[in-house]
Amino acid sequence: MENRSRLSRQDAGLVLKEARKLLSARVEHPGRRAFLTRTLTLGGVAMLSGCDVTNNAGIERALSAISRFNDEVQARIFDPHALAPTYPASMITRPFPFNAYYGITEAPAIDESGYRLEIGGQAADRRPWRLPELRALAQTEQITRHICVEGWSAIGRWGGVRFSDFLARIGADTTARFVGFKCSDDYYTSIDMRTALHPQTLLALTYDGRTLPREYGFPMKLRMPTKLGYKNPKHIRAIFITNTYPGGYWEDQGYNWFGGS
Ligand SMILES: Nc1nc2c(c(=O)[nH]1)N[C@H]1C(S)=C(S)[C@@H](COP(=O)(O)O)O[C@H]1N2
Ligand SMILES: [Mo]
Repeated sequence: MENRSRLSRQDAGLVLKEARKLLSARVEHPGRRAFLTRTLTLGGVAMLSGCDVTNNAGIERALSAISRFNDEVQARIFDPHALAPTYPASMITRPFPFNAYYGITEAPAIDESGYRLEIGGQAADRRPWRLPELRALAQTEQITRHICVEGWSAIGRWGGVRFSDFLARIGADTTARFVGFKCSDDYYTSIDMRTALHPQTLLALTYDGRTLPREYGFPMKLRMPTKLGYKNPKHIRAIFITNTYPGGYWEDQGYNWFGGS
């Protein structure tokens, strides 16, 4: 019996749509946005990935190969010195939207007195941190746009410790490839070291001038205006430096890992 499923017209359309989405990488230029887009045919997808795209498993493999290719493209065009746009306070989105893989009432309530930020992996000083110690470090603030892949964006104001300062403080091995994050819900994600060291990457402790509220990630989130919303972990409980690919909650379900915005 012929068991090999043929690719339906609908599936083919889906592959092409995903491929275009995954292959479109955006770069920020001062004052304007440039879009690097490429169009692929189904044959191109098959060629690029070396995968048999005549069945669902093959399509899955092709899409993840394209996503990995896209990670490389994004890493190559990422400019560690280019700054994401900042905005005046009058443009802050009010109320700022909440998002998580659960509803707002389920956002974890973390007790400040018992809280310790754990440090792991390739760092010289892996002592845990209490919140007052983090607040005692030099603080900075920024008003930037958060872009969610679900189709919304919003401008918000975050304050906290420049992440590159924090990495220096813990003696992180900045030649390592990844920084991983574990959160107090079941969320986790990881970023490339160059984005970790970007001047606008912030270990955010405040939102709009007050302590980071529960729904926006108390006690802290990593705020990166150069990355999409799902790359910005809230309720961080552990940070680790590693050369072993740590993946992420959505990334392990097929979202692109680099996740640049
Ligand atoms: N811990 C944790 N962090 C998370 C998420 C989550 O579900 N849990 N969702 C991500 C997604 S998809 C988005 S868009 C932003 C939403 O952040 P906000 O609630 O501050 O708007 O958080 C990101 N970080
Ligand atoms: Mo998101």
